[in-house]
Amino acid sequence: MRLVCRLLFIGVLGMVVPAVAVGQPQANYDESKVPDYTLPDPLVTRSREKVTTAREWFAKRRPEVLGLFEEHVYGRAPEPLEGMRFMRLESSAKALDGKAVRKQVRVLFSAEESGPAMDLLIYLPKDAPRPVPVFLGLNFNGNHSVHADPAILLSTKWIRDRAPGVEKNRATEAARGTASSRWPIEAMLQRGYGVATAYSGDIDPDFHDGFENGVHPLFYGEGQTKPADDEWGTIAAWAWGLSRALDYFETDDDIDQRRVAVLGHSRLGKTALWAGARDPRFALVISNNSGCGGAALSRRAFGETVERINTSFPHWFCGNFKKYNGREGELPVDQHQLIALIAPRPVFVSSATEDRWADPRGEFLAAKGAEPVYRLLEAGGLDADEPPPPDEPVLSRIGYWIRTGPHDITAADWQVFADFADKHMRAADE
Ligand code: GTR
Repeated sequence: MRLVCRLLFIGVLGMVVPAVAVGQPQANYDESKVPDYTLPDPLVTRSREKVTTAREWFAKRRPEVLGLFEEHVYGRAPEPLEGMRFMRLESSAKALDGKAVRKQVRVLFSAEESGPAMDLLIYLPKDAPRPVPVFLGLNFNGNHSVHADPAILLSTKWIRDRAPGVEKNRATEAARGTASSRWPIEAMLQRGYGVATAYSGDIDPDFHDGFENGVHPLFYGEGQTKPADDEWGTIAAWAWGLSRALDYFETDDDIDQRRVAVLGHSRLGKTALWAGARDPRFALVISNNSGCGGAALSRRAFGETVERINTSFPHWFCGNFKKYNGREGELPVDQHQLIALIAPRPVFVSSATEDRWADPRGEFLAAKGAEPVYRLLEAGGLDADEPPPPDEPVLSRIGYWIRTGPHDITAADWQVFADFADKHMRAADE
């Protein structure tokens, strides 16, 4: 009996079934109850002009859509400060049993050495020709969690308590390598890619403190105490941090800054999409199980809704996004347009069969909905009209797959991402 209880308990903890918040309607998982909706046409401007050339897309519609996402969804982010600089913390040419070069670099967001700052952890395949293409993504619980390599600097920052090996919001030695199943670094090195990561909490800790910690205050104007309603929330800050990593790559001859794939899982998948949409220096973009506010269409209100996400995570999006709680149909954009902002660059949307909270069908439909922009730019499209069967990746320029299994990022996902990158990022240059 006790065992049964325990198993039930673990079973419940192991699933991503968010507790029902008081006053929140039950999430809809019934396809027949998805509301009727009309998506904004990605090629028609707010003044109802249809753009018909690549030039018009880049001159008119793309800046308009980007501006709408800034104003209504993620918030505007500032330019980096002049005083930003990079500090080499550690490096080794004999990391991971001699298979890798490891570098740890601090990105100081201002001239102040006391912070805020983000530590980059970079592994490059030892013998691959330079410069190497790299996968870049933020992590949830500190760089030390991605691999058991004892040389990784143990984060001293705030980390959520329920993360393994974390006590009183600080990492202990037991936290090393606890997220390694999500970071198959050796396998990627073997495929000729570098892997770079930073702790999202270095940029902004993932809890709502009214934007006192993290990078936001560095940019407050006179008398300002929090971002304005159209200024950056936490996801926009994380995405901004990814661009600062790219700023560093531009100074490192070992890294091919023209072949950087940005990726992320879940909230960090939303972040990767927004980073890739804003910053055209990212050559390829991967969203893993990003769901609401990521790859999933908001208007379907399937699984997690705009109201639900704004209530559970009031700090993720900009203040204006809350106006759309329960009113998704009034949003001037939907998430297919976020993917369209990445065009003509390759983008891959990865779902999971058990991840209904993230609305896999809505993720597929958003990827498909970006297609008119890719076609206009003669960049191909998504070679599927309906979601493919589980575990059958579609590797067209807009790529998609749905992995069998739960909300997670796995070694199998990474292998598919490497296949996609081989096709769209490697082959072109070699
Ligand atoms: C959930 C959240 C999702 C997703 C996920 C995650 O609680 O509702 O939007 O981002 O967290 O990041 O793991």
